[in-house]
Amino acid sequence: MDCIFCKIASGETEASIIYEDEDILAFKDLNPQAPTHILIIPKKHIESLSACSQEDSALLGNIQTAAAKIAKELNVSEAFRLVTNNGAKAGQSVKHLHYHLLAGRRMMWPPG
Ligand code: DGP
Repeated sequence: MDCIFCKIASGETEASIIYEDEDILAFKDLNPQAPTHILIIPKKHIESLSACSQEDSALLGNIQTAAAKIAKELNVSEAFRLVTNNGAKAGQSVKHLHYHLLAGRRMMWPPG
């Protein structure tokens, strides 16, 4: 499988890693859309949130608590956005579940 985020998770491709545990990896986005822009991924390949099942519930919860921890470590706890683009029409370009942690500028609502 030719998945760029699997390659980052395995260490085959370099990334600026911010956080890692047994199941989760977080690294800087290559094309940042905010002063802080981190991607948080499960190490195991899951195509998108739609591809998750009940057995992924703990992993999904752990991603959120990891996001809060990362935000705290990066001193952006007060205001950040955590978002996943699910499907090409929603802006998903990499087919490996990932959450964008964005902070450091005013966020617009609704997102485009
Ligand atoms: P999305 O459009 O939601 O699928 O977001 C994919 C993000 O992944 C996009 O913001 C750019 C980032 N990205 C793509 N390829 C790489 C890469 O090789 N390294 C890193 N660090 N980020 C990448």
